[in-house]
Amino acid sequence: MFKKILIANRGEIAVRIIKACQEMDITAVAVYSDADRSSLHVQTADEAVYVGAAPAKESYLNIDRIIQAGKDTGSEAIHPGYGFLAENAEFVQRCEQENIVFIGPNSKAMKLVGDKIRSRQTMEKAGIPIIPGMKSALKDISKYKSEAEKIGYPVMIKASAGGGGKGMRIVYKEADLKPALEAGKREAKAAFGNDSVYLEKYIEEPRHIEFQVLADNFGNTVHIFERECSIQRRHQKIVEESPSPALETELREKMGAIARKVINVTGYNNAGTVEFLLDKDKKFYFLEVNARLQVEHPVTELISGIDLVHQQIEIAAGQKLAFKQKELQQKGHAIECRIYAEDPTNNFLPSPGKILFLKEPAGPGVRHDCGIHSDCDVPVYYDPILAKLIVWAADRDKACRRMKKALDDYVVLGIKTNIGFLKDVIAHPLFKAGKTTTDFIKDNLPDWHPPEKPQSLKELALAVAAFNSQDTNKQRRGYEAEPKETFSPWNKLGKWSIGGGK
Ligand code: MV4
Repeated sequence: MFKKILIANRGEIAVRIIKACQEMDITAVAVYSDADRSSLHVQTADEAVYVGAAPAKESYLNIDRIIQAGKDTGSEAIHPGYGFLAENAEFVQRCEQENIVFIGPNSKAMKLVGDKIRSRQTMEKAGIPIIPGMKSALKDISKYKSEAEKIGYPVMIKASAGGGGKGMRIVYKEADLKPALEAGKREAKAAFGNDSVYLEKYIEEPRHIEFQVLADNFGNTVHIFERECSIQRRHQKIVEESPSPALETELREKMGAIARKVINVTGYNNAGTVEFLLDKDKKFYFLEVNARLQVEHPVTELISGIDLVHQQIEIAAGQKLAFKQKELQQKGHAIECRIYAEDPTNNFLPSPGKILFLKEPAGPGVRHDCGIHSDCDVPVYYDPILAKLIVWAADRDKACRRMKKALDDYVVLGIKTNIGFLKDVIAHPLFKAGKTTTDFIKDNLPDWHPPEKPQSLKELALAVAAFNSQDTNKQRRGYEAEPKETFSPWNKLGKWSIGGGK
């Protein structure tokens, strides 16, 4: 087993991975930029190396600096987390050349799954269901007209190098095809430096269902069931859960078997995710492979009892999978809410700044994967995810109730967050019924605004005074207890917040 691992990331995922290393008696090395000198991941790690200026390109995306930090600290392996260099095949190749183990797939498999057109071809050959459409990109825009006719409208334009919704366009009729292709190509060029696009049949109101897979370096693979990730806005997931309310045992087994096959035919190893779209008739189609540990991995951990980061490290160290598919079981129900520093009153734009106070929810079945602390700064430079709140309970209804309570108990003061929005997603009757599709937010909570006006200072002062005089303990005890400490309203923060909360 490794003695030392460098974690090439920041925020909640770096903290998550550092803790796994420490549990395994592995020294965890953090890296940090100018903006993260006092961040939680740096405080949590055993060692920390400065890697550059605040902009990600100069620090967390700087391959030379990260590799050098690995060498300088004698790290035997690098865990990339998600984002930054996690799916950068060039970085994986550099690690391979420098004899540092990359905790993730080999560079060849990563390249293959990163190319949508090539992976569509690979899947079709292997008999894996793909969305009807083109299997190669064409040079001449005029040739796409007949392709669209063959597929049948509506069609979707996708970037060959794509992912994440960039360059994607829905086209309902022929007259719109050419301008949409031109716009899609421009966007793909800007995002990926490659303007190659292709057409697929547009699947209406699908569910996004993904399967967690593990593959060791000896050809053994398992899937660890699915995650339902349909609740998202502008291609950013917000709420994820496992199991999916849409799958029965038979369909789950079919999709799981296909997910393992996808891993086999791509020569993939370590942890990965196979994404599917599920249409209204419950037909499923392969979408893409995510070659990384995902943000939403905790829901899988809670229903399976498997620590995915431990598994990743063991696989990377050359160990064989210690369990077989038939030994795996789903137990209970898990839901994750992503906590973002964003302003719901301003089009959900990032809302960085200083966190004055944080109260983390806790209790049975409540997990909080967190990258922040009271009095820390949320920099403008990176993804605005602050933390993830994950709950487990015996069934979906109990998990929803547990999530509601945990969100009520969650307090972040100083910056704006999406917590109020999340409460309304969880409380929505269609969510409660498990009727979640990728259009859920757009159709049901399109112009969400905080339900209450921000309170005035006077109202706040009155609220504090009211809390003070209504001390339930005092009432129960029936006498005035001596105050042990100076009164602090923070001790009483429960279902309460400044502005925006309910
Ligand atoms: C689609 C689709 C409908 N039909 N492809 C969005 C991200 C990219 N990885 C694939 N995506 C989609 N591809 C066809 N042929 C709908 C989506 C889609 C989506 C997929 C997963 C999760 C959220 C989504 C939100 C909007 C659209």
